[in-house]
Amino acid sequence: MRTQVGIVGAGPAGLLLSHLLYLEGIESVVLESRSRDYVEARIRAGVLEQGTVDLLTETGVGDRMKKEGMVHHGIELRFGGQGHRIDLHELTEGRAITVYGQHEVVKDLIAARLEAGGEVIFEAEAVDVESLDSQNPTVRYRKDGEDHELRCDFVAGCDGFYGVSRDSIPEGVLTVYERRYPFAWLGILAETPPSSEELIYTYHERGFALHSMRSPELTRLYIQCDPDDDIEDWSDERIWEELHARLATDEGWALAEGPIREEGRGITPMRSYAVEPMQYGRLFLAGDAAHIVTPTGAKGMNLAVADVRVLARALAGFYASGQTELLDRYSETCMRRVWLAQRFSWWMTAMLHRFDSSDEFQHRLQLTELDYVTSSRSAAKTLAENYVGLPMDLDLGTASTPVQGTSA
Ligand code: FAS
Ligand code: PHB
Repeated sequence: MRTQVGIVGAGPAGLLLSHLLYLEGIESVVLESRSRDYVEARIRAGVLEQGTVDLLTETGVGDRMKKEGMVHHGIELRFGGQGHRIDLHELTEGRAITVYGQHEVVKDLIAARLEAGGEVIFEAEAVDVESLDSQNPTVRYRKDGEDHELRCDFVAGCDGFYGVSRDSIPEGVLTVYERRYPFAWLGILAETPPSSEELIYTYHERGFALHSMRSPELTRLYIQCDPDDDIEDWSDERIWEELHARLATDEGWALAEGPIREEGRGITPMRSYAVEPMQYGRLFLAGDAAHIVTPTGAKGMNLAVADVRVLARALAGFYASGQTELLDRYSETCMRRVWLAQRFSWWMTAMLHRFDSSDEFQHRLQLTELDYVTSSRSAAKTLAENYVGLPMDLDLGTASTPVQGTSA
C-alpha cells in the first residue's frame, strides 16, 4: 500500500494530524495496534487548553466538545485546610480550560476521519519503520497475522511512549532527557456528581490529591501513591479514606462517594521525558512518542495537539511548494513549547507532591510557594498563563516570539 503520510498511532496526535492533513488535501493512512473500541474507551487526559479547543473548533471537530465539554474559568489550590481559587479567566484576559475527556476527543476524531473516507486501520501493529533517510520510508505492520508494508513520502511517529517509531531512529542520533519521580498517580472514575464546580489540586502531608471530573455525573480523582504500588493493594475503602483525608478543609467541605468504575482505575508512573531532535530523515515524532510530561500541569495531550499543528503546517508547505524549511525546523519549533510545558509540569509537581526525601525546610518551601502563588497576582498570573496554554503563535517558528505579555 502507498500513501503520502503514514501515521503510526491513533491517539490524539495521530488522529488530529490525519484530520489536519485531510483539510490540506494531503492523504494519510493511520495504523493503530489496538481495536477501535479499546482506544475509544481508554480513559486518560481530561483538560483541554484554550488553544486545543480553538483548533478543534476551527477545524470542524469541536461540535460535541462545545455541547458536552465543561468550560472552567478557575482552579483551586488547597493546602493547610484552606482552598484558594486561581481565577484563570481574569488573569489571562478571558482564556479558559475545557474539561472534556481525551477518549471523547479520540471518538470525535475517529468519527470525522471515517466520515471523510479517511483510512484508519485498527488492530494493525507497526513492527518497524525503515528507509527513514530515503524519500520512500516504509512502515512494516502486522494485521490478521500477516505482514504488510505501507510505503510513504513521510512517516509521523504518533505511537506514544511505548511505540516503535522512536526506537527506529539509529543509535547516537537522539539526546534523551529524563527525570523519574519517587511517586505515581492512582486514578479512579467515580459515579457521583463532582463535589466541586472546578478542579481542586491539594498539597497534604499524606500526599497529593486531585479532584477533577468527566461530566456532571462522573468525578475523576487522583491520589499520589508509591510507584511500586499494585492497584490490587488499593481497596475502594482505602482510596476513599485517603481522598477524604487529603481533600478535607477546615470549612467542612465534603467529598461525595460513588461506585468506582473499572475503566480508568489505574496507576500511572510519573516521569518527565523528552528526546531531541523530534525528527530523523522523513520520520517526525509527535506527542508522547517524543515527550512525556508529569500530568500535574495537564499538558500531555495539549502538547501532542501543538506538535501536530506544527507538523501539518510544515507538510502542507512541502506539498504546496516543495519548500522544506518548516519541516527542517519542526523539532526546533516544537521544542520551545515542549520545554516550557516540561518546566511548568515539573514546577506544579514539585510544589504539590510530598517527597519522602524532603526535610522540614523543603516542606516549608513548598507551603511558601503555594502561599506566594495564591497571594501574589504576578505569581498567580504565571500559573494561569501556563495552565490555560501559551498562545499558539509561540509555534510560528520565530524563536524570538515572546511568551505572551513579555517585551521582545
Ligand atoms: P497516545 O499514547 O495517546 O497514542 C498512541 C497510540 O499509538 C495508542 O493508541 C497506541 O495504541 C498506538 N500504538 C502504540 N504502539 C503502536 C504500534 N507499534 N503500532 C500501531 N499503533 C501503536 N495527560 C494529561 O494531560 N492528563 C492526564 O491526566 C493524563 N493521564 C494519563 C494516563 C495514562 C495511563 C497515560 C499513559 C497517559 C496520560 N496522560 C495524561 C498523557 C496522555 O494524555 C498523553 O499525553 C496523550 O495520550 C498523548 O497522545 P499521543 O501522543 O497521541 O499518544
Ligand atoms: C483529569 O481530569 O484527568 C486531569 C486534570 C488535570 C490534571 C491531570 C488530569 O492535571
